Amino acid sequence: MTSLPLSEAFIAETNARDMEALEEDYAALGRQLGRRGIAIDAIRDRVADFSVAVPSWGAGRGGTRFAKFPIPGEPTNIHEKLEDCAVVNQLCRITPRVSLHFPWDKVSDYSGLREEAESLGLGFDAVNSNTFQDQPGQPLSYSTGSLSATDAAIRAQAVAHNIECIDIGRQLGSNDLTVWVGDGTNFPGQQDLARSLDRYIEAAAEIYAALPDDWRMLIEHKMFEPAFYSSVISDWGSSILAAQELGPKAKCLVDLGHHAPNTNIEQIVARLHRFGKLGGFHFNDSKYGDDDLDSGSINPHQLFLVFNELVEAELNPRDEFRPSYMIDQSHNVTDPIESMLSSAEAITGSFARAWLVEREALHEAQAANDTMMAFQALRRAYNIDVAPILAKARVEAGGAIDVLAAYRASRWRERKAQERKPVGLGAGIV
Ligand SMILES: [Mn+2]
Repeated sequence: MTSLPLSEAFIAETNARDMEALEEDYAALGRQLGRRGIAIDAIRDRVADFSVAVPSWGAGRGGTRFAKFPIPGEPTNIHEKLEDCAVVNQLCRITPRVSLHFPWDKVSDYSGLREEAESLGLGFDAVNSNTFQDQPGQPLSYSTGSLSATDAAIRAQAVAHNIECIDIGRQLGSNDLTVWVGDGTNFPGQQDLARSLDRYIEAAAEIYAALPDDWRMLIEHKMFEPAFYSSVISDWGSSILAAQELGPKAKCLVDLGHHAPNTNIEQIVARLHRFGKLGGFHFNDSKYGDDDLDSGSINPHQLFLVFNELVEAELNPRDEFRPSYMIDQSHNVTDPIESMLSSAEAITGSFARAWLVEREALHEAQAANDTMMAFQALRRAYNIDVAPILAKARVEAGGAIDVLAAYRASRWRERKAQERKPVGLGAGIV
């Protein structure tokens, strides 16, 4: 039984006025692509098969280190967050899974939560552990580290928490555990740089040993913050070395914001895939650091180039190609639902453009060292407005042509502001 938050009739009604224009635009783009030998319906089908998970925490307003400004009608518990994620998926039809974070999303009945999600048309993606902050009642503090802590009892507590997350994930139907630790230092000399990595790998191996056969452990690296001098898993090098030491079920997860400015992330994608270690992505965008801005809002070209490598990876599989995609943003100044809708569109748009690259022409130009034509093969695809393809795929799946207009017309947030309890003034980032 499903209990979707928006009615199908409402979505169809909002689509009615835009349908004719969409058909015209889709047909015109189809003719344009046809001249290049590209079948628009094949691209639309790929888009229809594409999906990206949304994180439960993304449904609430994010914050910075300085403040958080809640909005009326914001979800305050996992049930309301699922409801908001269901609205996003109903409108855009490419976010059918939610990624939960523990202990933030703890409930007493996980099979009940799974049924609740199913009734909203949702499933669950990777489960995320949290050893970067202390929880009420927690015996030992992570203030000096978790999986890499010098104190064996703290490491054991962090390992036990991750194993508990696997157990919860099994009940939810997940099969990936994402592990990001904030472990690191603020002072030169504070920790031994080699031994702290030894401790991390040893503790991570205990988590790895608890993974079911069909599970993966996704290791997320981050250059800095909360540690500002050194982080234990600071970059893709540390990540892939740890993943290689742990075993085949350990993969690397690339969060676009977790690199130094101007890093060639698309090359990292190609490298990780080459060694069978590309596990997944956290999509966001940044201007200066780990800004967690909306995907494609600052550097849409980078997002396109990343997807171009992902298409190359899919066409040239190594060990496997099964990347897990998730939106990971902090929605500080927008309605989180609107940001997720807009970001899902930006991500899918980059995916579609990457499939519009005339791959044969690109490879021929590369082989002939024809630099300009190789670049133009990418540029031609990047310049195409893929909006009609995305809208067509959405409509055919029951979604909205104009996701933001439909969302606003639904007055969802205004209605929820009447029903939901107000959010307290929060501290900044959590
Ligand atoms: Mn992330």
